[in-house]
Amino acid sequence: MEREVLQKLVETVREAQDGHIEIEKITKALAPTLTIEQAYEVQRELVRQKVARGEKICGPKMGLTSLAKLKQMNVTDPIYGYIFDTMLVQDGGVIQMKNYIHPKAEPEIGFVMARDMAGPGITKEDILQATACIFPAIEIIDSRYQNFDFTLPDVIADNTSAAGSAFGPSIPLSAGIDLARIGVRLLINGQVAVEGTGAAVMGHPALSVACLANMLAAKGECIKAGQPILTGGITAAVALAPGDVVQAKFDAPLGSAGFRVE
Ligand code: OOG
Ligand code: MG
Repeated sequence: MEREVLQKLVETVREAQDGHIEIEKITKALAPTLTIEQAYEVQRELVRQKVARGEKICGPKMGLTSLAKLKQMNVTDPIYGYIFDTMLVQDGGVIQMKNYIHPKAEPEIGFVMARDMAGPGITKEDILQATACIFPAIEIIDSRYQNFDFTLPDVIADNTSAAGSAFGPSIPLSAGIDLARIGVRLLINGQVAVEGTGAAVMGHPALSVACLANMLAAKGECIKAGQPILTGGITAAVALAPGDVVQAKFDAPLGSAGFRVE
């Protein structure tokens, strides 16, 4: 991709992200032939610019790892992006609707690795052996595109709609925990909005982490020890409104994470 085109795409997405303004998807008029590979180039430059202005990467995230999400977004493949320190929402804290466009919440299982994981060839077993801890999470996604209407290249360029993350307390991944069987209910104002189990994420969320390590390897990157990693929404995402009290309640011993919308 030409440098000028790349910069124009990055600027378009960055301004929408910074200003919480929705835009037409970039594949509509700006870059109709944008490939997935090129979209990751846009994402990489966007991430570089955010880091250059002082934002810190917390960790990588997977997206579109469950059938519920693939169907809801009408796309076919998992993708990855990055969570920044500026996106963190305190567990039990408050978010302001004005800092988002049309935010949605999705329950996710988080991982922290005890050592760097560099693909290719990383397996689910490699991940399970090297997991330092796991944590309950809610990701707030806020596609910068009108009506959450995008193609895979669009959403990759938009850093996978990442806009907020609330992490609950971490626990060790002890031998007795089967993450495929752990259930979660996303409660909005005490009512179950959506529910699912860990298996919804690629059969087992550890496989999502393995997939991430292998996708990053293709770009010369790896998962770093100690980074929080999100494995992808277990359920479809739920639109938020002011006044909502949002809680993801996982089966024991994973616990819960939540926040309120103002
Ligand atoms: C893309 C982000 C997907 C997930 O967990 O599946 C994602 C979107 O749905 O806007 O973060
Ligand atoms: Mg997500």
